[in-house]
Amino acid sequence: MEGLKKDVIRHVVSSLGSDYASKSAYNYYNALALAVRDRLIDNWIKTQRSYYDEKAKRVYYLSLEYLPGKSLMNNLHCLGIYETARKAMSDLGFSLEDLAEQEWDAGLGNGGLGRLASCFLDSMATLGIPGYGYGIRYDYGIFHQVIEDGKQVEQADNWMRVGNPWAYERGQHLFPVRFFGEVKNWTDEYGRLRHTWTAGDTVLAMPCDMLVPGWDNHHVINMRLWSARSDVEFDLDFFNTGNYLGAVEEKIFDEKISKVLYPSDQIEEGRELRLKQQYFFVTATIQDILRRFRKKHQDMTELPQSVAIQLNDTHPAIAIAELMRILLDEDLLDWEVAWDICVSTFAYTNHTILPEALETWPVSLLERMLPRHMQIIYEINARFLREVERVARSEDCGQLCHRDLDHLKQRVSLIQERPIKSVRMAHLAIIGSHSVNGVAALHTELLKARVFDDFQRLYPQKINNKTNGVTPRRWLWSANQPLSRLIASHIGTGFVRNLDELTQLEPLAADPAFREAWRAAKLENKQRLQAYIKRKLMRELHTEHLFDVHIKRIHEYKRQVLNLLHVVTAYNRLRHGQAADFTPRTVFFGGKAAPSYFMAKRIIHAINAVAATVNADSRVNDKLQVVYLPNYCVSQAERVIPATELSEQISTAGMEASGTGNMKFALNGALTIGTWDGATIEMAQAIGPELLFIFGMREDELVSLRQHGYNPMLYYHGDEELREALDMLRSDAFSPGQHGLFAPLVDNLLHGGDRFFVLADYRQYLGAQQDVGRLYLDQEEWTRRSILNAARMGFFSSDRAISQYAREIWDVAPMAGLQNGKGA
Ligand code: GPK
Repeated sequence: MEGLKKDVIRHVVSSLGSDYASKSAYNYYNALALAVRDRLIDNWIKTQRSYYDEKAKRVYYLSLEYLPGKSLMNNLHCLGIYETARKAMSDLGFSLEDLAEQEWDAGLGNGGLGRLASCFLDSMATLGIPGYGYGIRYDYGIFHQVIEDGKQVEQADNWMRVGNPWAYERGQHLFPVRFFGEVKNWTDEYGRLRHTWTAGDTVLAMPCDMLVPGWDNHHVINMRLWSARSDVEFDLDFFNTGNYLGAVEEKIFDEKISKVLYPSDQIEEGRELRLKQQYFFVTATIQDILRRFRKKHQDMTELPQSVAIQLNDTHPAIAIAELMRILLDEDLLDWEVAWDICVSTFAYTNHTILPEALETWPVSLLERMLPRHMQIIYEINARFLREVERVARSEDCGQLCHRDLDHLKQRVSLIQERPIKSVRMAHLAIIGSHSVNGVAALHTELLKARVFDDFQRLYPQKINNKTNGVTPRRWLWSANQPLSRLIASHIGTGFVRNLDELTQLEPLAADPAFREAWRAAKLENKQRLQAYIKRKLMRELHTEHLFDVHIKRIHEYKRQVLNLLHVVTAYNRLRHGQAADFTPRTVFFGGKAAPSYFMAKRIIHAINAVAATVNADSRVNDKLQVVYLPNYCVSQAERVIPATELSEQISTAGMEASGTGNMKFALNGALTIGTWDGATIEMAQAIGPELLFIFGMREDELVSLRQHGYNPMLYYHGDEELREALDMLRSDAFSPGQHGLFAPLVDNLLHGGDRFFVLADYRQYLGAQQDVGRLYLDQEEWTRRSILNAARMGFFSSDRAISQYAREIWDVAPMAGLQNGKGA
């Protein structure tokens, strides 16, 4: 402890240039972070060196998004110095919790997809897998959300304004990134046609490394984030021609590439700068991968034995064309050889079946920005379509009937002609990869049967499932110390590394004393949340209420509106005195809406309007409260999830690819009210469906309802309570003076076809909520179920997910000496 204290003081003085006697929490947080980083860097160097020495096969995880959140607490826990740090900082006059609050969340992602990437890096580090995360170091991460007059207002997230003590910026290792220009054709000495791309613009990519430690194993992996730097400073021409200010403007223009994260989630924006971001990130990453590979290898055909590249959705899919370009134009390999290398190296993860999320890029834009890549994509497509034709005409063409060949070719082509001629990035990712995976069992089945059915017939081995998982380090141990300590006192700490060990809790569910202790941990977390809400929102929570929580991005398919209709109905029953047996509850909502997503923003407004009305109504507000948590983010999730008793996972069946919040809640002892969707299905199977509150129509039922003609008006007319709730929303009951404010929301349900079947599931949802309320009155039974939920969540560790990727897709093994945890 004395060592750490000394280091902290030294950093306050010599790294931060401050007086250690002036007790600034900001300085002491930064100094502590630097002292922790010092303890990581030696192991990072040793880890990286061991990969070279052992010629280990490396895994590269390519993702445009990461959501690490805050690093301090997690890193202290991984290093096993949390208690030491707590005492050291308390000696210096600080509470560790307060210091941790000084850190800004690294919010370099939108939601589940980015958080999954961060959980995966944590698991690779813990399992000892030679992994690297690659991404973009956005100057501005996901916007900061404030709620003003009930509406979302976006503010810039200037997360690095005060620097980032965790990152190493490596300004001396710059990689060139080229755009635009033209392609020249030439003939090589064997008479083969060759291509050289001479680019118009050049930008530089600077690596920033964030260290990702494993749990108690001395293994530290790297997350390398690229930041755009102009090369103008090196362009003497500008100065010679006297155009100094022009040079500066160009510099600013170049550095715009990594300026901001696009804040839309599962909605395609199709902006030119976004494509620039993708290629900028991809080319720098591929150059870095090949630089490392070439240190030990000359023969490019050995690449797939040494390198696995995982594409996190299609955002980095242009990597396939980029690797082809390098192999063809720089290494001068033949097409077939280059293509085999690519397919064997790449694998692709799909995260959604929503059609509006599937990426396409206009051919005209690609031709201009990346002319050589567009040529390569055309060639990939031509060869692929010939192959399709061959398979279709062959005897074992199965269901491929060659009468339909033209249609089949149109459907699978990399190029779509309408509405504008564009490249389908998912098709590029599928045919350029040896593995295509979905993120939960149902999702993968839907990929095979619906979205990519043609590809499933063409390549029956390619599509596979890897159900998502979450890291128990952050989402149980670090976020929920009261519960973790209780668990550890009964079964030891092995569960943090091997989450299956939680099954040892099962017999304890029958032990009244253990149940009481379990409830005490929950209450402690509820009180902690209460204090936080008081500080931030100046509101008093009732900790004896059932805490009912719906936090995730705002999206119509996630059906925050269904939850809201339940709240309005409960409000009406209480007002009308029809709810004598109502179980008091506080309903929490939280989540960001894409700034361009009109309906999602209106939903936020409606939730806040209903909240204001309900909370102000003294007839009901001792029994029902609604809280909107502004700026939902990773660190807020860490506070809210441990305090939650009811987890809302109520997406339209078939639409939530997996969900990962669902896992975090159950792991922390919340019971789930949910639809038969995503990974909630597998959770119900692992836990026992009777221990969750499952309701609503299933995916196949919705398909047939749709086919037979779904008429939301029938539900409206047939259900008095539903009608009352919708009529109130449409009138100005919650928006006095702003008549019609929420009409778009209601019209969407009644006259817009209710694409997400809110009305079809309303009555069943109410029934399930009634069951929840009733069960909550029986605290012993509720607690028993809560314990069993957590005890059966072992499968949903990201360690299990990553082990499956490693074995079944990447063909990599953990580093020797790390298999059993402790490393050298
Ligand atoms: C899926 F397609 C996308 C996307 O653009 N962003 C995103 O967060 C989510 N996702 C899914 O919606 C979740 O169901 C899933 O658990 C998560 O990705 C991780 O796979």
